[in-house]
Amino acid sequence: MHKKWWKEATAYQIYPRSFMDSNGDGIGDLQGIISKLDYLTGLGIHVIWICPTYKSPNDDNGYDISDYQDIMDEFGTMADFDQLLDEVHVRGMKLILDLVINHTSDEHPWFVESRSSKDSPKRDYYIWRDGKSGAEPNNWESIFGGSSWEYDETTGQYFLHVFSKRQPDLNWENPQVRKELYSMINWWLDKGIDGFRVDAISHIKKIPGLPDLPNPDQLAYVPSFEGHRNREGIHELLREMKEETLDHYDVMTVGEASGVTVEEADQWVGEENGTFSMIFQFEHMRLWDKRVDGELDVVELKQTLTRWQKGLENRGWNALFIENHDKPRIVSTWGNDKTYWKASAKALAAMYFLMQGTPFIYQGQEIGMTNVEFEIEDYQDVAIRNLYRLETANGKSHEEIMRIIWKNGRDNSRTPMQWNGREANAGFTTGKPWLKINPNYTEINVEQEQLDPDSIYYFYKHLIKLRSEYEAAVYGTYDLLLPEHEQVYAYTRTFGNEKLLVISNLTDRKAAIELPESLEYTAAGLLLHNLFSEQVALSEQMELEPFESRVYHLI
Ligand code: TEU
Ligand code: CA
Repeated sequence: MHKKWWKEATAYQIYPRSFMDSNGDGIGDLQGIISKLDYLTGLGIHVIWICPTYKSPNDDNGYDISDYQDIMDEFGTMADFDQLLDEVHVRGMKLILDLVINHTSDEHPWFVESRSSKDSPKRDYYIWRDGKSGAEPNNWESIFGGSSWEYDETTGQYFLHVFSKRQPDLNWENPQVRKELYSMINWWLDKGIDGFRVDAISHIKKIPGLPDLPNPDQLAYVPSFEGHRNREGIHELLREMKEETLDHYDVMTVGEASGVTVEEADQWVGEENGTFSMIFQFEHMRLWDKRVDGELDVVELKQTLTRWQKGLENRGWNALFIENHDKPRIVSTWGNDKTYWKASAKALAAMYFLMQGTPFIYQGQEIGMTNVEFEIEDYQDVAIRNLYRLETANGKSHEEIMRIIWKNGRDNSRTPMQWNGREANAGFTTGKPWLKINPNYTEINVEQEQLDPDSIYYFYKHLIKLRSEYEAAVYGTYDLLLPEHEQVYAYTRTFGNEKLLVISNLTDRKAAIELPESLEYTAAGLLLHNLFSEQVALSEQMELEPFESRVYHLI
């Protein structure tokens, strides 16, 4: 296996709107990020991924881009961006941007021109079709709810949008579109950025003929992915993109590859054949989605993550994550944000962080930020608003819909970063925040976490340090222990003579374990423990406290 800087790195995801506001307009911005770079170096971060900061009308908070080569007014200017890039590099860190190329904004000049007439030279930049007997061209549901087709008066045709109707899908079959995208990508790479997280990339290839498809499971809020997710032929497009752009730079790329299975991973992230350095796969994140109530199925979690760990062994690389800006907060879902707030946040951290792959921390995860329960008018997310509108029309009660939003809504993870408990808006802004602050900021905030040596923040800091001290934590082979245990996630990482053992009880009950005899060791040093600071010896039989987690160095 080849050594690479991005394999040894720990990455931090910034949602710029909610990270830090520098000018009191209530919206996070580039200068705000610059002012917090020392916070990130303090934590030990190597790579920063910033969600889109390009020019955008903000239907989907920047994931609807109207100019790829300019900065959103609310975030600052290109000069601010250049300064940010410099300041990141001066601190020895790397910066990767969000590359959104499945779709643009409906305000992008390409789309404005495309929609103007059937003969427009840019008509085929997007996907236009006639209606079928006065209705949509097919029955595809959009990921944000409602039809994937929007009728356009000007020319009497429909255009395809897999996400919101203000995010028309680009037509990747058109070589001119691809050429334009490649030159934009190279423009950013030439500027000196260090790579991309590539948004919704598994959706770029649509099924030929765009036929009607069996309808999705409405109850589980699953749109019809059949027509456009991970379709045959996608790798020809990805390979071309790579050859025309990424191949010429030493960069880190993370494809957001929902729907991809580990069997196909070689084409996505194979050391020889893959397009990306790593991908975000979502098989483990979906585990609790189906159950609005009920706890995490630990056995299923182990099966899923182990499949990826073993599947990519010596072949490719994993991106490790348990939170992002599209998912609720982990401590409120798989963890327990009440009685076991601190312990469960740490146990989940140790569980995923020391696997093989590059770990990502989503802003606020490192201080244990939690979900919120707002009134419907206080939500901003286009997906939440669509859901409320559609489910109300379906006859669901207000209470029922709110329960779903509180559990699943994307704004759970988008509330502003909680910097301190002293100032009215958690130190995020001096103005009125664009999205309400989580009222628990008085207890949960960076300042508080940095005062407490036993905090979640310091636990993450230790985890990052461990990855730099033990090669096994980065390059070691992963082996699952106790596959059938219903509460405990335990695994080893082995690199030459170096062996680490990670044990996490992921439930709110005590757990008894018996380590397998095959695990030979003569002594063990406790490297990290989430409950006590004293040494707790490793023995074959142990009882773990609720959400107890230990990391040992086996000798
Ligand atoms: O999300 C993409 C997205 O929602 C799907 O690919 C998702 O992975 C799938 O539904 C399974 O959960 C990205 C961004 O992260 C999100 O914030 C944007 O709204 C979206 O693309 C559109 O750009
Ligand atoms: Ca601002």
